[in-house]
Amino acid sequence: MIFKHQKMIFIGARLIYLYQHNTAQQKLNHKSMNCKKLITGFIISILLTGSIMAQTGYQPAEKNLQNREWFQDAKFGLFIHWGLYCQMAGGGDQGIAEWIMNQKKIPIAQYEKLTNFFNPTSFNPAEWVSMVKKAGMKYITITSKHHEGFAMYDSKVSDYNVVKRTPYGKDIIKQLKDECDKQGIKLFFYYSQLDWHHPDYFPRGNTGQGFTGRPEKGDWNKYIDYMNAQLAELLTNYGEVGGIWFDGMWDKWDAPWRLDETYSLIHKLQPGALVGSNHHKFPFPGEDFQMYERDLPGENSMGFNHMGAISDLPLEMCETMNGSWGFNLADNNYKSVKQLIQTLIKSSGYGANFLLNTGPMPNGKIQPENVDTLMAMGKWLDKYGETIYGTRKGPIKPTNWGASTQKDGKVWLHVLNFGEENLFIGKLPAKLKSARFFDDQSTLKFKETELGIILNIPDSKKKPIDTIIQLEY
Ligand code: JFZ
Repeated sequence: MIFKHQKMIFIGARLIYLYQHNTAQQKLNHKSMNCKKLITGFIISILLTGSIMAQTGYQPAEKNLQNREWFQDAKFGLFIHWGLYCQMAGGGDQGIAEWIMNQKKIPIAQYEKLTNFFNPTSFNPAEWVSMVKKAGMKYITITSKHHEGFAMYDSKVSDYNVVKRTPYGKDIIKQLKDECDKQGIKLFFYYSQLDWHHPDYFPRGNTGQGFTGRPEKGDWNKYIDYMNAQLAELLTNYGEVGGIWFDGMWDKWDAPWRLDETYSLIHKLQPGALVGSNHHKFPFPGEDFQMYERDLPGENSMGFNHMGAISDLPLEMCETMNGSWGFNLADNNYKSVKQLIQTLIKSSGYGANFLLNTGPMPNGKIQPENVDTLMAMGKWLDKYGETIYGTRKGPIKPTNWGASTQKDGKVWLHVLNFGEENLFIGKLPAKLKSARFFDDQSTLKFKETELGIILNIPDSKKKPIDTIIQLEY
């Protein structure tokens, strides 16, 4: 199965970092004190920056700091994985459909034929962006180039792009950006540092080996020049962007990525743009947010977010709606609306954004199942968004029964799972004055004990997704 293969590759990449992993895990097991976390982060960044210098001495611009606040307020975004791979639709496997070139070992010469059929005539950016707004999302992160190496925009440095090589012939990124500007949605670009198509991505990494038909030679520095040139295009030809979402360094940890140059270039061209990277490590200097793939910060349930150490940067967690990022025809294993809303709430409880993914179909439409889910989430947010948007993590850490958020002196408990009528929530930073149900503002009974507070939540007040309680102290 595709997913299994992918996991094995990552395991390989991970072994190289076992030392850092262990250091982080040990420290994490006793993450009682914030300062300990800081020290961990510091040590780890020193360990890592031994080989990866990133942007040393980076001082974020004022605009960048403002955007970080905006980002943390935004809370909810749409991740879009769209590329040539959507036409293969996962090939009938329950796997990660955007990896099909690597999984089925399709040589470049054959894979490139997909450009001849890419013609998403039903792509309607106004429809996409309206859907995003109705879903209550504040930004979009779209793949400008995934591992397959194909650019979804008009790149001058490579004709392996949607404008030059497909019957469709129009710049997807440009159309989407114009519409985002119109409707007040920020656009981020995912960019894969890993490339299965470029000949100069050599020596090869853990993936894209053996089958692509590229000559067994190449000039790595030329590849980095090319990548930086593509990034410069993205940052100069499309107006102000939200930021760059990197992915793929894990394919080749030992490579001279010249991150310093890349990050400096981005921050020079657009000081406000937020840089993040899906390297699953503690953030490197020059990065503006920290991300978690399919995981809540620090939980490491996927087994690959081993650098669970949480930085002081804004956080983001991304997740799929079924099991795939790219459009997968066979995968009907959709997460429920309840599950996804609860994940959004839990992310908020960690102070993290939730970036929820969809893989558009070859015709340019979003899968109807995904649209339905997003509309239902938007409905919930219409009612309860006040307790999510603009909040920061609350006084009670997310736990089995729920999470907490706060804003402007207001504190909300989100009760997601119930045991008994009486819910023990632990200690609060100050003496509790009142507790009310958000829905009808009726008060609830509570008891203050030595160990903390017990709330009394009658069955009649319990909601199926989230019972919100406003605390005053
Ligand atoms: C990466 C991509 O490979 C995938 O196609 C998708 O774009 C996702 C958002 O990001 O997936 C990863 C990257 C790194 C690890 C695991 C999955 N890792 O380091 O274990």
